Amino acid sequence: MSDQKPVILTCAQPTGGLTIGNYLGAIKNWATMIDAYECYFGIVDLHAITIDYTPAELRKNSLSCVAQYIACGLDPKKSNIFIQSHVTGHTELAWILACMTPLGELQRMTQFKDKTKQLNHESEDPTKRGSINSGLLIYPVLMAADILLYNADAVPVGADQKQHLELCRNLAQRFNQRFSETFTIPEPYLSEQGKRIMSLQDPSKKMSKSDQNQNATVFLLDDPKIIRKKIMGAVTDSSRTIEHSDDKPGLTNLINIYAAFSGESSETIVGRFQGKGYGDLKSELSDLIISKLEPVQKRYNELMVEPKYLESVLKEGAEVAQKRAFKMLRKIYKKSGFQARIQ
Ligand code: ATP
Ligand code: LTN
Repeated sequence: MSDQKPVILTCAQPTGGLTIGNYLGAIKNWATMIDAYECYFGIVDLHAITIDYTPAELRKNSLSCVAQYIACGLDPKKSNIFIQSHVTGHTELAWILACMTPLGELQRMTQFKDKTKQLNHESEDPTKRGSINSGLLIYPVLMAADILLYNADAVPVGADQKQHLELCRNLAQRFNQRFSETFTIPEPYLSEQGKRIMSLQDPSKKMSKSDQNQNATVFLLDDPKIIRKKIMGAVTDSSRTIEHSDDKPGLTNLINIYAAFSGESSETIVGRFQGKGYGDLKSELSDLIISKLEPVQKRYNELMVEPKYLESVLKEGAEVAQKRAFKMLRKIYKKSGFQARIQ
């Protein structure tokens, strides 16, 4: 891989199966960037423990996430796929950055406020309500460390991560000003189509893999029958005309999903469904999603019976990532005043 290519880094959390929100807002676009960039695709297991989890699930989800990445078109020969905890440096840099982050900046983060609210009000287990850990608050600092440790030029993410990326840019600028020019200021890279896929049950909320309501989310590995059931049951309004408008958030979300999967504009889709009903749109959308996910699911199943291959991908990915991270971390420690370690 040439050193001349700009670097992109991006990640997903192994908090459950990946969703069509992750695919359309993120992974599908990452796959198109593989030839033009030096790519680092992380599976951020240290982020995943900021919400309730079991060790067995985390272990299973992490390996399954690798297989889903590859099945979605992330070629490990052309990119570095790694697990965050396999690379030393993420949490070390996060600590340095945390000591430069005012508490108020973290308390203002939308994702923190949303997740806190969700944990307080929606947890099925009443004993878990109110149990917000401090990792959840510091989560965006760890994300900034993920990015800055690789000195990434660009970070392709869904719209929900814009605010976190802004914090990362501020921290990089703060560090550069306080010490000296160290970090590239990373640019967000948001794809237009699919950047914000909403919940099928509450279109005011983003589709999320950790949503308590399974009907709200289509997972990449869902069975075709389940996909159809979830799309047909998606919440829409009671009118009949197919339009893309703010007054019809449920329907608009379905049109956006259709557009992102088919590559067509929302106008074309709306035009084609004139005179037809919501049921027709939902039915065709189900067919489209099922047909697009079929090859992903087939490849995923092939990969999951080859754990040795998946482990070799992770080993190689971590080696390359670690090399870059170490170099950067040494520079960061030096600039911020730490005594160099005697070799
Ligand atoms: P969780 O539900 O556990 O909070 P998540 O699915 O929101 O997880 P990640 O797995 O970390 O979060 O997200 C990986 C990538 O997918 C990020 O770039 C994120 O912006 C993008 N993404 C997540 N949900 C959506 C969505 N509904 N629409 C568009 N992009 C999304
Ligand atoms: N916070 C992100 C996941 C994430 C990430 C990153 C994304 C962690 N570290 C670095 C891009 C770059 C999320 O919740 N989707």
